Amino acid sequence: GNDITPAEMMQRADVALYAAKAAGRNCFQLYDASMDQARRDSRSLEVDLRNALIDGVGLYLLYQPIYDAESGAIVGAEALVRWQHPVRGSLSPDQFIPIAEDRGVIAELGLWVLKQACGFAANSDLPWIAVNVSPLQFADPNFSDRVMGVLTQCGLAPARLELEITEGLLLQDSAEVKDTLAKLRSAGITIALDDFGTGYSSISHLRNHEVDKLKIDQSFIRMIGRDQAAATIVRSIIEMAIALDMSVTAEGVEDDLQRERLKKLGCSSLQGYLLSRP
Ligand code: G
Ligand code: MN
Repeated sequence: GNDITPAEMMQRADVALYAAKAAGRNCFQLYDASMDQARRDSRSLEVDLRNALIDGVGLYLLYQPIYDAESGAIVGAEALVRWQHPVRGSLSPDQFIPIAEDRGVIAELGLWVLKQACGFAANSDLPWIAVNVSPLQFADPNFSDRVMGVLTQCGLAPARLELEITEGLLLQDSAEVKDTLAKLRSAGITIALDDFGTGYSSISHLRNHEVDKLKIDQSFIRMIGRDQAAATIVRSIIEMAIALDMSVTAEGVEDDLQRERLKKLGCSSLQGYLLSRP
Protein backbone atom coordinates (compact mmCIF):
# COMPACT_ATOMS: atom_id res chain seq x y z
CA GLY A 1 0.00 0.00 0.00
CA ASN A 2 0.98 3.66 -0.10
CA ASP A 3 0.33 4.27 3.59
CA ILE A 4 3.59 2.96 4.98
CA THR A 5 6.06 4.77 7.20
CA PRO A 6 9.48 5.80 5.93
CA ALA A 7 10.99 3.26 8.32
CA GLU A 8 8.87 0.50 6.82
CA MET A 9 9.87 1.69 3.35
CA MET A 10 13.54 1.35 4.27
CA GLN A 11 12.87 -2.05 5.77
CA ARG A 12 11.25 -3.23 2.55
CA ALA A 13 14.04 -1.81 0.43
CA ASP A 14 16.39 -3.84 2.58
CA VAL A 15 14.32 -6.98 2.09
CA ALA A 16 14.43 -6.45 -1.71
CA LEU A 17 18.19 -5.86 -1.53
CA TYR A 18 18.57 -9.10 0.38
CA ALA A 19 16.52 -10.90 -2.30
CA ALA A 20 18.73 -9.41 -5.04
CA LYS A 21 21.82 -10.69 -3.22
CA ALA A 22 20.22 -14.10 -2.79
CA ALA A 23 19.47 -14.13 -6.55
CA GLY A 24 23.19 -13.92 -7.20
CA ARG A 25 23.71 -10.12 -7.00
CA ASN A 26 24.18 -7.84 -9.98
CA CYS A 27 20.41 -7.59 -10.52
CA PHE A 28 17.41 -5.78 -9.03
CA GLN A 29 14.36 -7.14 -7.23
CA LEU A 30 11.03 -5.45 -6.53
CA TYR A 31 9.75 -5.85 -2.98
CA ASP A 32 7.10 -8.51 -2.55
CA ALA A 33 5.38 -9.54 0.69
CA SER A 34 6.49 -13.17 0.13
CA MET A 35 10.08 -11.97 0.50
CA ASP A 36 9.37 -11.12 4.13
CA GLN A 37 8.36 -14.70 4.70
CA ALA A 38 11.55 -15.99 3.10
CA ARG A 39 13.56 -13.59 5.24
CA ARG A 40 11.80 -14.68 8.44
CA ASP A 41 12.39 -18.29 7.45
CA SER A 42 16.06 -17.77 6.92
CA ARG A 43 16.38 -15.79 10.16
CA SER A 44 14.72 -18.56 12.11
CA LEU A 45 16.94 -21.17 10.45
CA GLU A 46 19.94 -19.07 11.42
CA VAL A 47 18.86 -19.06 15.07
CA ASP A 48 18.20 -22.81 14.97
CA LEU A 49 21.58 -23.43 13.36
CA ARG A 50 23.41 -21.39 16.00
CA ASN A 51 21.62 -23.42 18.68
CA ALA A 52 22.42 -26.70 16.95
CA LEU A 53 26.09 -25.73 16.91
CA ILE A 54 26.13 -25.25 20.69
CA ASP A 55 25.67 -28.97 21.36
CA GLY A 56 25.80 -30.43 17.84
CA VAL A 57 22.33 -31.96 18.26
CA GLY A 58 20.68 -32.55 14.86
CA LEU A 59 23.84 -31.96 12.85
CA TYR A 60 25.71 -34.97 11.57
CA LEU A 61 28.05 -36.10 8.84
CA LEU A 62 27.63 -38.85 6.28
CA TYR A 63 30.71 -40.31 4.65
CA GLN A 64 30.80 -41.32 1.01
CA PRO A 65 33.71 -43.62 0.09
CA ILE A 66 35.93 -42.82 -2.88
CA TYR A 67 37.38 -45.80 -4.76
CA ASP A 68 40.50 -46.45 -6.76
CA ALA A 69 39.26 -46.78 -10.35
CA GLU A 70 41.64 -49.63 -11.12
CA SER A 71 41.66 -51.84 -8.00
CA GLY A 72 38.27 -50.88 -6.57
CA ALA A 73 39.81 -50.35 -3.13
CA ILE A 74 38.55 -47.53 -0.92
CA VAL A 75 41.14 -44.75 -1.06
CA GLY A 76 39.29 -42.16 1.02
CA ALA A 77 35.90 -40.68 1.83
CA GLU A 78 34.13 -37.35 1.55
CA ALA A 79 32.34 -35.93 4.59
CA LEU A 80 28.88 -34.59 3.78
CA VAL A 81 26.99 -32.56 6.36
CA ARG A 82 23.29 -33.13 7.08
CA TRP A 83 20.87 -31.48 9.47
CA GLN A 84 17.95 -33.23 11.10
CA HIS A 85 15.91 -30.15 12.00
CA PRO A 86 13.47 -30.64 14.91
CA VAL A 87 10.54 -29.14 12.96
CA ARG A 88 11.53 -29.00 9.29
CA GLY A 89 12.89 -32.53 9.14
CA SER A 90 15.95 -33.61 7.25
CA LEU A 91 17.72 -30.73 5.47
CA SER A 92 20.33 -31.06 2.75
CA PRO A 93 23.36 -28.75 2.65
CA ASP A 94 21.95 -26.61 -0.17
CA GLN A 95 19.04 -25.77 2.16
CA PHE A 96 21.21 -24.41 4.97
CA ILE A 97 24.79 -23.74 3.80
CA PRO A 98 23.77 -20.62 1.81
CA ILE A 99 21.96 -19.35 4.92
CA ALA A 100 24.99 -20.10 7.09
CA GLU A 101 27.11 -18.16 4.57
CA ASP A 102 24.72 -15.20 4.42
CA ARG A 103 24.30 -14.95 8.17
CA GLY A 104 27.87 -15.32 9.31
CA VAL A 105 27.54 -18.82 10.73
CA ILE A 106 29.66 -20.60 8.12
CA ALA A 107 33.01 -20.24 9.91
CA GLU A 108 31.61 -21.94 12.98
CA LEU A 109 29.73 -24.60 11.03
CA GLY A 110 32.78 -25.28 8.85
CA LEU A 111 34.98 -25.73 11.89
CA TRP A 112 32.46 -28.08 13.47
CA VAL A 113 32.39 -30.19 10.29
CA LEU A 114 36.19 -30.23 10.12
CA LYS A 115 36.53 -31.38 13.74
CA GLN A 116 33.92 -34.11 13.33
CA ALA A 117 35.44 -35.39 10.10
CA CYS A 118 39.03 -35.36 11.36
CA GLY A 119 38.02 -37.06 14.61
CA PHE A 120 36.20 -39.73 12.62
CA ALA A 121 39.13 -40.26 10.23
CA ALA A 122 41.67 -40.48 13.05
CA ASN A 123 39.74 -43.42 14.50
CA SER A 124 39.27 -45.19 11.18
CA ASP A 125 41.31 -47.12 8.63
CA LEU A 126 40.53 -44.57 5.93
CA PRO A 127 43.63 -43.39 4.07
CA TRP A 128 42.21 -39.85 3.97
CA ILE A 129 39.11 -37.78 4.56
CA ALA A 130 37.85 -34.99 2.27
CA VAL A 131 36.08 -31.99 3.78
CA ASN A 132 34.22 -29.31 1.81
CA VAL A 133 35.16 -25.75 2.70
CA SER A 134 33.25 -22.59 1.85
CA PRO A 135 35.17 -19.77 0.17
CA LEU A 136 34.06 -17.58 3.08
CA GLN A 137 36.09 -19.66 5.53
CA PHE A 138 39.20 -18.34 3.82
CA ALA A 139 38.28 -14.80 4.87
CA ASP A 140 39.65 -15.75 8.28
CA PRO A 141 43.38 -14.90 8.18
CA ASN A 142 43.96 -17.66 10.74
CA PHE A 143 42.20 -20.33 8.72
CA SER A 144 45.30 -22.43 8.09
CA ASP A 145 46.29 -22.26 11.77
CA ARG A 146 42.81 -23.35 12.75
CA VAL A 147 42.98 -26.32 10.40
CA MET A 148 46.39 -27.30 11.78
CA GLY A 149 44.99 -26.93 15.30
CA VAL A 150 42.15 -29.32 14.54
CA LEU A 151 44.58 -31.88 13.08
CA THR A 152 46.75 -31.74 16.20
CA GLN A 153 43.73 -31.94 18.48
CA CYS A 154 42.38 -34.99 16.62
CA GLY A 155 45.76 -36.64 16.10
CA LEU A 156 45.29 -36.80 12.33
CA ALA A 157 48.31 -36.50 10.04
CA PRO A 158 47.98 -33.61 7.55
CA ALA A 159 48.50 -36.05 4.66
CA ARG A 160 45.22 -37.68 5.66
CA LEU A 161 43.21 -34.50 5.11
CA GLU A 162 41.93 -33.23 1.80
CA LEU A 163 40.13 -29.90 1.52
CA GLU A 164 37.64 -29.46 -1.31
CA ILE A 165 37.49 -25.90 -2.54
CA THR A 166 35.49 -24.34 -5.35
CA GLU A 167 36.84 -22.37 -8.23
CA GLY A 168 35.21 -19.15 -7.08
CA LEU A 169 37.83 -19.03 -4.34
CA LEU A 170 40.73 -19.05 -6.82
CA LEU A 171 39.00 -16.53 -9.06
CA GLN A 172 39.11 -13.97 -6.26
CA ASP A 173 42.77 -13.86 -7.19
CA SER A 174 43.61 -12.84 -3.64
CA ALA A 175 47.16 -12.92 -2.28
CA GLU A 176 45.82 -13.91 1.15
CA VAL A 177 43.93 -16.87 -0.28
CA LYS A 178 46.98 -18.02 -2.25
CA ASP A 179 49.10 -17.69 0.87
CA THR A 180 46.65 -19.74 2.92
CA LEU A 181 46.48 -22.45 0.25
CA ALA A 182 50.27 -22.56 0.02
CA LYS A 183 50.55 -22.94 3.80
CA LEU A 184 48.02 -25.77 3.86
CA ARG A 185 49.69 -27.58 0.97
CA SER A 186 53.19 -27.23 2.36
CA ALA A 187 51.89 -28.75 5.60
CA GLY A 188 50.93 -31.81 3.52
CA ILE A 189 47.20 -31.22 3.14
CA THR A 190 45.74 -32.03 -0.29
CA ILE A 191 43.69 -29.38 -2.08
CA ALA A 192 41.00 -30.64 -4.45
CA LEU A 193 39.00 -28.49 -6.84
CA ASP A 194 35.34 -29.49 -6.45
CA ASP A 195 32.61 -29.35 -9.15
CA PHE A 196 35.21 -28.95 -11.90
CA GLY A 197 33.64 -28.15 -15.25
CA THR A 198 30.74 -26.10 -13.92
CA GLY A 199 32.54 -22.83 -13.24
CA TYR A 200 35.26 -21.17 -15.24
CA SER A 201 37.44 -24.28 -15.37
CA SER A 202 40.33 -21.91 -15.64
CA ILE A 203 43.48 -23.61 -16.84
CA SER A 204 45.74 -20.98 -15.31
CA HIS A 205 44.95 -22.21 -11.79
CA LEU A 206 46.05 -25.65 -12.85
CA ARG A 207 49.15 -24.32 -14.56
CA ASN A 208 50.04 -22.38 -11.43
CA HIS A 209 49.87 -25.60 -9.40
CA GLU A 210 47.45 -24.24 -6.87
CA VAL A 211 45.58 -27.51 -6.50
CA ASP A 212 46.50 -31.20 -6.32
CA LYS A 213 43.36 -32.82 -7.57
CA LEU A 214 40.29 -32.26 -9.74
CA LYS A 215 36.82 -33.54 -9.00
CA ILE A 216 34.81 -33.68 -12.23
CA ASP A 217 31.28 -32.52 -11.56
CA GLN A 218 28.58 -35.16 -11.64
CA SER A 219 26.64 -33.30 -14.35
CA PHE A 220 29.38 -34.34 -16.83
CA ILE A 221 29.66 -37.89 -15.58
CA ARG A 222 25.91 -38.33 -15.97
CA MET A 223 26.20 -37.46 -19.68
CA ILE A 224 28.74 -40.17 -20.46
CA GLY A 225 27.13 -42.52 -22.98
CA ARG A 226 24.43 -39.98 -23.78
CA ASP A 227 26.13 -36.85 -24.99
CA GLN A 228 29.24 -37.03 -27.17
CA ALA A 229 30.36 -33.49 -26.32
CA ALA A 230 30.19 -34.13 -22.57
CA ALA A 231 32.16 -37.36 -22.99
CA THR A 232 34.82 -35.51 -24.96
CA ILE A 233 35.09 -32.86 -22.25
CA VAL A 234 35.49 -35.53 -19.57
CA ARG A 235 38.23 -37.18 -21.62
CA SER A 236 40.02 -33.86 -22.09
CA ILE A 237 39.86 -33.01 -18.41
CA ILE A 238 41.33 -36.39 -17.48
CA GLU A 239 44.09 -36.14 -20.08
CA MET A 240 44.95 -32.64 -18.95
CA ALA A 241 45.06 -33.69 -15.30
CA ILE A 242 47.31 -36.66 -16.07
CA ALA A 243 49.66 -34.44 -18.10
CA LEU A 244 49.83 -32.01 -15.17
CA ASP A 245 50.50 -34.81 -12.71
CA MET A 246 47.23 -34.22 -10.89
CA SER A 247 44.76 -36.86 -9.83
CA VAL A 248 41.12 -36.87 -10.93
CA THR A 249 38.02 -38.08 -9.15
CA ALA A 250 34.78 -38.59 -11.05
CA GLU A 251 31.76 -37.64 -8.95
CA GLY A 252 28.28 -39.10 -9.27
CA VAL A 253 29.17 -42.38 -11.00
CA GLU A 254 25.82 -44.12 -11.28
CA ASP A 255 26.23 -46.95 -13.79
CA ASP A 256 28.66 -49.52 -15.14
CA LEU A 257 29.08 -47.84 -18.51
CA GLN A 258 30.30 -44.67 -16.80
CA ARG A 259 32.65 -46.64 -14.57
CA GLU A 260 34.17 -48.58 -17.48
CA ARG A 261 34.62 -45.48 -19.66
CA LEU A 262 36.22 -43.54 -16.82
CA LYS A 263 38.59 -46.39 -16.04
CA LYS A 264 39.66 -46.58 -19.69
CA LEU A 265 40.22 -42.84 -19.80
CA GLY A 266 42.66 -43.10 -16.89
CA CYS A 267 40.52 -41.46 -14.21
CA SER A 268 42.21 -42.21 -10.89
CA SER A 269 39.25 -42.49 -8.54
CA LEU A 270 35.50 -42.85 -8.54
CA GLN A 271 32.70 -41.69 -6.26
CA GLY A 272 28.97 -42.21 -6.69
CA TYR A 273 25.84 -44.17 -5.97
CA LEU A 274 26.98 -47.11 -8.12
CA LEU A 275 29.79 -47.76 -5.66
CA SER A 276 28.28 -46.43 -2.47
CA ARG A 277 25.80 -43.87 -1.23
CA PRO A 278 27.03 -41.48 1.46
O1 G B 1 29.29 -30.26 -4.11
P1 G B 1 29.72 -31.72 -4.05
O2 G B 1 30.13 -32.22 -5.39
O3 G B 1 30.72 -31.95 -2.97
O4 G B 1 28.41 -32.50 -3.64
C1 G B 1 28.36 -33.87 -3.51
C2 G B 1 26.88 -34.21 -3.40
O5 G B 1 26.52 -35.17 -4.38
C3 G B 1 26.50 -34.81 -2.07
O6 G B 1 25.35 -34.16 -1.60
C4 G B 1 26.22 -36.27 -2.39
O7 G B 1 25.22 -36.78 -1.52
C5 G B 1 25.77 -36.23 -3.83
N1 G B 1 26.09 -37.44 -4.57
C6 G B 1 27.12 -38.27 -4.38
N2 G B 1 27.14 -39.29 -5.29
C7 G B 1 26.07 -39.09 -6.09
C8 G B 1 25.52 -39.81 -7.21
O8 G B 1 26.04 -40.82 -7.68
N3 G B 1 24.41 -39.27 -7.78
C9 G B 1 23.81 -38.15 -7.32
N4 G B 1 22.72 -37.70 -7.95
N5 G B 1 24.28 -37.45 -6.27
C10 G B 1 25.41 -37.91 -5.64
MN1 MN C 1 32.56 -32.03 -2.54
